Amino acid sequence: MTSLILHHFDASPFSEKVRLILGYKNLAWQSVQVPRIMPKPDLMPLTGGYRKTPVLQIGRDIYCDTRLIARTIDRLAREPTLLPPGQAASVRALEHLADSQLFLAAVPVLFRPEGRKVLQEKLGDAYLAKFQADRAKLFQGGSVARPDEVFSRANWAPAMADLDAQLAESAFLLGDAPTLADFAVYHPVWYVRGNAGVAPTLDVYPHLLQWFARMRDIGHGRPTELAACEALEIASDCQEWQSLADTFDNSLGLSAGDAIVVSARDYGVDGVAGELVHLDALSVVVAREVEGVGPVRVHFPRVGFDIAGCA
Ligand SMILES: N[C@@H](CCC(=O)N[C@@H](CS)C(=O)NCC(=O)O)C(=O)O
Repeated sequence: MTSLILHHFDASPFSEKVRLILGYKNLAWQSVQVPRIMPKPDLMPLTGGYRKTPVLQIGRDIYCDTRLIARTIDRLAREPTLLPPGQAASVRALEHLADSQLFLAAVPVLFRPEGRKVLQEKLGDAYLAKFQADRAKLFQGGSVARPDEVFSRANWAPAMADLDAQLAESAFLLGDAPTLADFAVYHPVWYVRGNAGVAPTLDVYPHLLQWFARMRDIGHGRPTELAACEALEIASDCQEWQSLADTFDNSLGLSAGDAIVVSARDYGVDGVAGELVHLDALSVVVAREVEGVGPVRVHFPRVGFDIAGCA
């Protein structure tokens, strides 16, 4: 398999979802650290404007959003599966819960006084202020409001209680083995558990914590460090494309070669413009030319993204 390059930063919860999946599949991968806030001068040429973390690179193919990254890794390394037969919709529902509620609810938990104190000690006041200003911009123009403590109060504890109750009945969310649902739900819990100020708030959920330990022990597989400039070189040296699904979705009135702009709907909505290469039920692929690298293909999931240019 062509090498998997993950552009990520250590403290990123969505990156932790992917790192753990790479561990579950026992894969070797290359790790490129990206800045936690804008600008990201070595990554943006590859994505063409998409700024969220993480991004998976395989040669000249760039995969955005963990919903597609997870399914791509699962397609390339089939065992153990993340999507057992008959569970696709349940997995997607739990992944949606993690994306649209748990992650957003976790962020203000970290900014409660005990959590903020730890962040201040780790990052310093000046960087923390920059981080918050960057995240305020991240939420501009999207369909989702920047989460606040009211959102957290309404969503975090009720979800943790339900998860704890469900995990009292089985080792993993949907049975005896982890599925993509576990990796999706894990990362917001990891975010809160990783901050010593607010970590103890989870002590009241024993089953959740036992599951958390089982998930954590999966580890990150076999990463090796790679410099961002080396990742760009790998893209420009690459002679092949990743395979695409055979089916093309004609229902949007779009054809290969059409000029389109793809953007996330929730937050981080900067569009990526290019030529449509492929469209199916799960993904949309855009071709772009990158100075010094040549052509790249940027892949997005259909879920959560808008495709402008639709007839
Ligand atoms: N739906 C996206 C969400 C990714 C996301 O929100 N990641 C956070 C970091 S954990 C982010 O992009 N923050 C802003 C940034 O890194 O620039 C996914 O599944 O990949």
